[in-house]
Amino acid sequence: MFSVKREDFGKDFVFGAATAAYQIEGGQLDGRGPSIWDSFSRTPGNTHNFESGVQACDHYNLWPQDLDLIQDAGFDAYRFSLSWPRLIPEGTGTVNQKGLDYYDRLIDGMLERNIKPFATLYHWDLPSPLQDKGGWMNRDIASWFADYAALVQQKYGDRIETTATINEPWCVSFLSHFLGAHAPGYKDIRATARAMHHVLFAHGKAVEAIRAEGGDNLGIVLNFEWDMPATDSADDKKAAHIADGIFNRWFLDGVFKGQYPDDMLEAFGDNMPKGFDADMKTVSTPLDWLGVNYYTRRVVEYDANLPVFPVKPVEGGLETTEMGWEIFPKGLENILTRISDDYTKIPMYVTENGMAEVEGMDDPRRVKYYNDHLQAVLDAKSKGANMQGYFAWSLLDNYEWAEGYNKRFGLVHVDYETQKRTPKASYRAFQGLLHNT
Ligand code: IFM
Repeated sequence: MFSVKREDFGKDFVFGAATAAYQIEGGQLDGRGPSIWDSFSRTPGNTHNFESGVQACDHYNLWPQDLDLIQDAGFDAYRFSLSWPRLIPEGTGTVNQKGLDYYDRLIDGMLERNIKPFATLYHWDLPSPLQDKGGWMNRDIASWFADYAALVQQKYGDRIETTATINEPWCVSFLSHFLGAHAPGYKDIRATARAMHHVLFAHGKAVEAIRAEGGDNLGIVLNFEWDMPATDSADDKKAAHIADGIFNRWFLDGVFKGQYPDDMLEAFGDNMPKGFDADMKTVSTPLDWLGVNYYTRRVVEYDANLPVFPVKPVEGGLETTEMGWEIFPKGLENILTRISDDYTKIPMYVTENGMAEVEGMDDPRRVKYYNDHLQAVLDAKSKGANMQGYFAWSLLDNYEWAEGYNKRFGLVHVDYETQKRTPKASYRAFQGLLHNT
């Protein structure tokens, strides 16, 4: 059970659970087009055991029982993502009616259960035909994405509580175009520089398009890590500053200050798209809220042998999750107060937080992880951060991208053979928190 109490968070504070389309839906039928994760996961060496989201949790068919689980836990909201290739199989142009019908059923199912729909437009399943044209490296993605955003607003805007444009632009750009760990698997600095700008430009264009359709309550979901130097040396502090630049400052400065950090621009040099500065007003279009995803801290040292970004992650010595990520709740408090003090006072939601744990229904470490991070939210709130909600990642064990089904983040266990769902102790802990008001 948790030691934090619901009333500590305030009357209107939203509690929810989060998922993403490719990680749970399966249902690669009924006209859904191919995505970059289909081909990336079908390429040997990219994912654990060559696993893909082809079946995942079959949420496409089993969504009623999953919404029942959300309702029974007492959650106020469900953060889900829409699959662009399910709605527009080619990425642009013809719309797939069966895809539209699916999200109609899902959203109506939430409303029938008194669950607020928190929609995310892009959680990494880019339609493959758009990747064929360069994907996030192509500036035209801003208008492709804005058209898709407008469609979602037209069809569902009357029923959606909030819309987030992009989930974790760092992953869309740096992780997928510099580190090559996620689809489309590039390791190329020019591709990275372009993706890092176009992902935020597309976000801004989508916000403008949704507002033009009368939509409101719009945000973006950024992921943060708390970067710390391994020692007090000037070099290690510099490494932590650079790590912070790639992971945090690029996106915060872009979205809230309308300019990218000078040191990062210097690192990308002439790989940046020409004339990008003219887009910065769109990049920094005012938002209604900010989503903060937080999992861990990173301890780094300076390594002069690493060109461009001389940052080497080292072990920090804290307890780790099954992902090997250090458990550091204070980092969440630090990030929330930093954003509040240095960037913006708009409402903030923790849109993802949680841990991978070994398989099993009894997950006391996860219960403690959630409790300690919820306490960190309260600590940030007491220091002035405008906290409006918290979403656990994730409702279900699911497809953890390059890690396949090997890492389990769920409040609810999924037996992938039978698709049987079984609530874990952490699910019961949320139930205790949310029903005990
Ligand atoms: O599973 C992912 C999710 O898709 C995005 N944020 C981090 C989670 C855990 O790695």
